[in-house]
Amino acid sequence: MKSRRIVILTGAGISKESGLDTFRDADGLWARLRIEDVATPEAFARDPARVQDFYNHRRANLLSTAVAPNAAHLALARLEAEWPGEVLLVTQNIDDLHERAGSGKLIHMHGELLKARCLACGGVNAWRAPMTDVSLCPSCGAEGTLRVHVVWFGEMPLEMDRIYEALGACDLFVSIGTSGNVYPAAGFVAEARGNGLAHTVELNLESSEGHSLFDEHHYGPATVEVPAFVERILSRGW
Ligand code: BJW
Repeated sequence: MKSRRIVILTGAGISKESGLDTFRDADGLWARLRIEDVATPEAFARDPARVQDFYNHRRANLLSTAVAPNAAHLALARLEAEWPGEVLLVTQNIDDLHERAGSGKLIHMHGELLKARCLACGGVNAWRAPMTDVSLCPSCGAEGTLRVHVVWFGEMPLEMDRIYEALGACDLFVSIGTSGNVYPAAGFVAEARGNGLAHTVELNLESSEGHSLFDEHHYGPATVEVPAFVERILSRGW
C-alpha cells in the first residue's frame, strides 16, 4: 500500500488563509477585475502597463511579511517527506508558498509570479522587483522585453507531458482548493480516474464544478482538512 503514487493538484484556495486572494469567490480577483483586461496575451499587447501593475501589486503582497505558508502547505511538504512512494505536487498557483513550506517535487503549471520571461531571448529569471517598460532582461540585456512568467488564458500551461504521465500512473489523486473552472487542470480528475487505478479525493471549502467525479469529499478550510487528510494517509493509507 505505502509505495503507491500520489498526485496532488492545488489551487488558490490553499493560499487563501495565507492572505492571498482567490479568483472566483465573492471577494476574489475576478469580482474586481476583468480577465480580458489583465490575464490574456491580448491584454498585455494592448496595455502592458496595466498588466504589469496588476502583477507588481500581487508580487509586492506575496513578498510582504504578512504572507507565509499555512498548515495546509506544511502538511503537503510533510507528505512528500514521509510518504515512501512518489508524490507529485501540481499547483495552479503562481505564489511560492509550497516551496517556502518545503515541497520540492512541484510543478507550477500556470507559472511563477517571482520569475520574469524575456520576449526577446526567452530567458526565464528570478524577479522580485516591480517590472516596467524599462526593466532589463538579466539574460540578454534587452530593455522593456520582460513579462511575468505566468500562463494567461489561451496560452499552453507548463510541463503538461510530465503531468499527464503522472496522472496516468497514479493511485491517488487529490484536488485541493480549486473551483474546477479552468482547463486543462479541471480535467485532471477524469484523467486520473481513466487510468483505472486512482482513488480521487476533493478537499475544498465547498463543492467544486467536477465534484461528482471524486470518490471522496471533505469540505472545510484547507488549514483544517489538509493536515487531517495527510495524517490519515500517512497512518492508514486510503
Ligand atoms: C478554499 C478556501 C480555503 C476558498 N480552504 N478551499 C471552453 C471549454 C473548455 C476550456 C476552454 C473553453 N474556452 C477556453 C478554454 C480554455 C481555458 C479555460 O479553461 N477557460 C475556462 C474559463 C472555460 N484555459 C486556458 O486557456 C488554459 N490554456 C489552455 O487550455 O491551453 C490549451 C491546452 C489544450 C490542451 C491541453 C493543454 C492545454 C490556460 C489557463 C490559464 C489560467 N490562468 C490563471 C491566471 C494566471 C495566473 C495568475 O494571474 O494568477 O490562473 S486564471 C486563474 O484561474 C489562475 C488560476 O490558477 C486558475 C484556477 O483558479 P483556482 O485556483 O481554481 O481558483 P478559484 O478562485 O477559481 O477557486 C478557489 C477555490 O478555493 C474555490 O472553490 C473556493 O471555494 C476554495 N476556497 N477558500 C479551501 N480557505
